[in-house]
Amino acid sequence: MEFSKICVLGLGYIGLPTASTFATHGLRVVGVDVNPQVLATLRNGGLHIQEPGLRTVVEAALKSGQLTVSEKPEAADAFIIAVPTPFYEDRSGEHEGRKYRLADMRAVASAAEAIVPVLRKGNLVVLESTSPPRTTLDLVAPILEKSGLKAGPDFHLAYSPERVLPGQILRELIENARVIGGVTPESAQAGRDLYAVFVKGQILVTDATTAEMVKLMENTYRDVNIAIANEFSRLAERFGVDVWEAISIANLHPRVKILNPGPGVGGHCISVDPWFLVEGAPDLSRLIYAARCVNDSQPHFTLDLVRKAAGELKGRKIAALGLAFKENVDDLRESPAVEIATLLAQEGAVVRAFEPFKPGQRFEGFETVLTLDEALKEAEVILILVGHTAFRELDPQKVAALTPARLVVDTRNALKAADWQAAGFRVFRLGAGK
Ligand code: SAJ
Repeated sequence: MEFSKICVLGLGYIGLPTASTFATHGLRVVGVDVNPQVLATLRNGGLHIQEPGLRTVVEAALKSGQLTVSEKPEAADAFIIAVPTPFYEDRSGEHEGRKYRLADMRAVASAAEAIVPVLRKGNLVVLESTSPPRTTLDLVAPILEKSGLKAGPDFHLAYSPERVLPGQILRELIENARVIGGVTPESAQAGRDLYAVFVKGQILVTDATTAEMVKLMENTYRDVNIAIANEFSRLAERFGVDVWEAISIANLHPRVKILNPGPGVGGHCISVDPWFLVEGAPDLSRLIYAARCVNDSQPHFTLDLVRKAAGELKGRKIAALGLAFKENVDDLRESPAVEIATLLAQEGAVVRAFEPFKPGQRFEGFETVLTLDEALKEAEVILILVGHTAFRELDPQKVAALTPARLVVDTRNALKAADWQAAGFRVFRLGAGK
């Protein structure tokens, strides 16, 4: 199938890079978003998200005229749905006393509804949003069929998950292998033709539900593996073992690759997607559920660690370094760092947080400051919550001159403890057992 014009619905972390990359590879792209602020920012040459290299691609796409933005889709050869699939904050499911989260699919449903009036025979529609198994068949197809056209014979419908790593989106978008699952083999083939416009990695075709499951399995696999690392950190604390040393030795085994413990699992993918499997079959997903519970409670374990290191928290001045969900990104969604800063403040600590990738962001309960110096100047405890390169590269001698604090709690094993000790700091690392 040949494509000259496409619509990308949702201009977030995935939709905007995808739309821009198609545009810089010769397609005419209409980027659609329901948020007028996002459209206004893009029209004024701004960007509402930060991602390395994104500005250059978006500017090139807009300048060439190949990318335009709009509040609603228009007739095109293909439509890509890349809208958020969060979970409900106020609703949950329950199975044998285990409460689980429920996916909020309203954005996917309304994106599909928006396509109905402009859908034509022979079009391709691709869902990219991470979704519970069977969403393409059971939710998206029936909505699109309100057009009077049938998925398969009349228009192509496929699911293709995004698997790019925040921080490396633009490179991975092109280089990663990609899976396309069609409601028919012809739909999968049409999807393959579309992504072949820029994807250099392997493109695998399968059916839609397999493609949905692949995405959920990948992120769940990672979540469960981080959970075991986090549980090891708790056991190491109990047994007086340095988990980082133990992991580095265990990982010398050719078939062992333990991930890094940390303050918890955040972001909009790994901490969310396993719930989509639990929701689909709560009776069959006990391990996945247990892993979610370990990772979700890791901020509380971290709070206990800070208490163990610093003693009474009430009134203690804590410089919390980093609020992003992981290193070198500006994304604060589901961030364990934000949760820990909030928990500390609830315990009466005086938290001053500094996030170099989003310095202006405000939170209820704790203060954020615009510079590292401000965070440090009156601190008693320095708490490393994110392993940003800027923090890893801090010179402890220089930090010692900026702050009265002589205690560092490192939840990411980001600092060279010996250098900080040499500069007069007491260093507590998560999972280090001593
Ligand atoms: N984390 C740890 N220890 C680790 C690795 C990560 O505590 O050893 C934490 C991070 O600090 C972060 C969270 O887990 O809070 C998730 O970070 P991540 O780097 O593992 O993953 P994401 O959410 O940035 O991106 C994942 C990726 N999926 C996999 O690696 C299987 C990415 O390829 C997906 O495209 C993305 O989810 C997505 O969009 O689904």
